[in-house]
Amino acid sequence: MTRLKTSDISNISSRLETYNQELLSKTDRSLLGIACHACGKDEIQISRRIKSFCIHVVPVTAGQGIITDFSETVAAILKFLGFTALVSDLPDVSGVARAFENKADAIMMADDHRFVGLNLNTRSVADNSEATGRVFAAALDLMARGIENRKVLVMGCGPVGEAAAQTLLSSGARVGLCDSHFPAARLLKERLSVYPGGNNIVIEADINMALLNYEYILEATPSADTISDRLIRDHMVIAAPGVPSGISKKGCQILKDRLIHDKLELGVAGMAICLVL
Ligand code: 2YC
Repeated sequence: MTRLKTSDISNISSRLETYNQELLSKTDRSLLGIACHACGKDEIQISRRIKSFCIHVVPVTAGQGIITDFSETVAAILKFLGFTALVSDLPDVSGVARAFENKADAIMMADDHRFVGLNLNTRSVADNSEATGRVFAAALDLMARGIENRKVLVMGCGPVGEAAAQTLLSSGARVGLCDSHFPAARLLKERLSVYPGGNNIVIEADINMALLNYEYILEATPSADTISDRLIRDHMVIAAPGVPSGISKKGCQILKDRLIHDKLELGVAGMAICLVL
């Protein structure tokens, strides 16, 4: 799991409205709308519920410790979506206890291994990796104006790629899996074969060859520059949850409206909407 740096996230809070407009132009849906699409929830109903839904973001000092601006950025994303959200002034155990004592509806917190949302009433757990894969797959579905029967290349067969592949299969896509560690792709194919659409999976051993044969890409690797500029073609549409971005700055300029990438916004939105019943 790539650990974010403050420099990755420090401008997110001030750009949320701009980013929301970008999402609207690329998918016809807002940050909230994409998250609702990913969770299969009605946006109007959810909008009514989230105003009174209180989330405490609890900083965690364990392991490598606090990332400056991380909790504040998560809270800013939640407030932008319409939640009542605050950063606990107490970290760790004290912050968790304070959330329960203040009758918060949910907690969001991250150590070096997991970033989760916990619904304190239903006990449901929203995992950032799973939510990120699902919400970026939903964004690709919306950018494609329907991903059903389309071929999608999922690059990276870790937890994010797995959730994305599962979501894409359930949307009727035909999925190609690739990973720099071939057994990871093989094992994921086996795990997904039990799901609906599970027979619509192939493994792509040669990534450069695969990039010539797929228009729709979900880049979920923890590596930079996995899609070289020279392999970006005119009709390619890419959803890229991988951190750092697999597409270079020049590649982003080439793709323009055909690329969605962020380091926290869509994943946090997917987690939060998933927590609201
Ligand atoms: O500030 C804090 O509370 C820190 N304990 C937060 C550590 C987050 C570590 N994880 C990451 O940087 C990202 C997650 C946002 C998703 C994957 N890696």
